[in-house]
Amino acid sequence: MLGLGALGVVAGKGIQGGIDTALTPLQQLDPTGLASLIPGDYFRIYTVTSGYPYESDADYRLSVDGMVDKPLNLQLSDLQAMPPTSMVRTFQCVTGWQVQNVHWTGVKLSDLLGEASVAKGATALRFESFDGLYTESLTLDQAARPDIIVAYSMLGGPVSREHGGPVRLYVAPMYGYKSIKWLSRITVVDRVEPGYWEDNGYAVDGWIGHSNGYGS
Ligand SMILES: Nc1nc2c(c(=O)[nH]1)N[C@H]1C(S)=C(S)[C@@H](COP(=O)(O)O)O[C@H]1N2
Ligand SMILES: [Mo]
Repeated sequence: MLGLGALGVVAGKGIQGGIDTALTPLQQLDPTGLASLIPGDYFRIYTVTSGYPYESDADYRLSVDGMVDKPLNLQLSDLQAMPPTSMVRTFQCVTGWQVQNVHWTGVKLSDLLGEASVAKGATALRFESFDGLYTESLTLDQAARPDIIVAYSMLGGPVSREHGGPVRLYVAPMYGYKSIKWLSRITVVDRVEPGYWEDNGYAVDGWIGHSNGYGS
């Protein structure tokens, strides 16, 4: 992975307009090697493990822990009982593909953090997936935005297993790699810990339209 990371950083130097024609680590996961070069309005399904992990709706749990006064351990039904937020937005992967008019519903991340009551001195969040490998991060300032949700519905139905169900993060203003699938844990921490792809050359602050997605 160290080699791939170096390649990602090198590839990033040549980017213009957010679309890269050099191979990046993410593109190397695409069996055709051409995902970002083919126009098309459909999702590519990504996983960094050998398959798609599974948790039933009944067994699913999301913990919110770390620097909080009131740690949470939530079931899917707990999330669904909270006030919902819905959005229709374009999903944009840093490798160039995008899907327009994607419907999302979930709970505002900021609402969950409010429930947990973030402690003084905390500045960031670490996200974990029940795939056991993928991680992500946000600052608490970013997490206060209303367009970042813990999503249980996507594309007009429950978030499917391939898309990271029962629950994934959806960070609308940032590239797709920030939207961690199979979300299992949110830990409030005192500094940003770069996530899985960020350790491999992608920007920690992956703003669509401001960042080209590469570098930090
Ligand atoms: N756990 C996990 N989350 C992930 C990924 C992954 O490989 N594993 N890939 C990320 C990337 S790079 C993108 S573009 C989106 C893709 O979402 P999709 O697989 O539902 O199309 O998921 C993001 N979240
Ligand atoms: Mo992506």
